[in-house]
Amino acid sequence: YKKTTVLDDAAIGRALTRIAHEILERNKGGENLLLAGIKTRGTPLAKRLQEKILKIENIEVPIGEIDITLYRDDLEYVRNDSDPKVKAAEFEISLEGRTVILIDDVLYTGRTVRAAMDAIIDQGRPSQIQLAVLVDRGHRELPIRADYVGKNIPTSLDEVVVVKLEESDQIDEVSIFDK
Ligand code: 3GP
Ligand code: 5GP
Ligand code: MG
Repeated sequence: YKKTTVLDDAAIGRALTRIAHEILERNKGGENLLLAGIKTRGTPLAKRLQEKILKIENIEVPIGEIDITLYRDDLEYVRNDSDPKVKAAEFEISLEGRTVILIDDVLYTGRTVRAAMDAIIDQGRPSQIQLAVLVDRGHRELPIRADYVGKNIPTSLDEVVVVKLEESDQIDEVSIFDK
């Protein structure tokens, strides 16, 4: 059952605006970037960051999509022993020498990000890989951290963070549920 809403539409919008500015500041502009969304909800987040960067700097940063097969596509989320696998990674341009910014909705164990980094490195040699997430819920199982975080939400293992986005869920909202 639902416990609390942690981010509403305005808060999500502000967090993404801040992250867009942070990305541009850290990378001294948007010239050499590629925004790589991790499916499914990383994809609309990448698109939104692209739009914000276009507004701020008038640069259209290319976007790509990485499809990682997770365990189960529902909230039950039974842990199993297999690591997430890369299904597809599509980039319209070469990654060679680029700064690739991985974008996901929730960062948890870090295993999805590790798989995504494998997919990227398989396709070329980016000059850097950075990570942006809307929510960091903690409980990392690998030495991975995000460079840009919308909100840190300390969770227990019995909770799930539900991310809803207009593009797929008709509302922008992040909330915490008890499993
Ligand atoms: P998303 O990437 O489109 O948001 O993991 C597959 C989907 O299940 C994800 O879709 C994610 O939102 C949702 N999900 C909700 N809670 C969990 C969870 O605790 N673990 C995982 N792996 N996914 C969860
Ligand atoms: P990780 O591989 O870091 O354990 O999990 C990251 C991926 O699993 C993200 O793509 C994210 O969608 C999903 N995920 C893990 N935990 C949660 C959660 O509590 N809520 C949501 N919405 N997604 C989660
Ligand atoms: Mg995700």
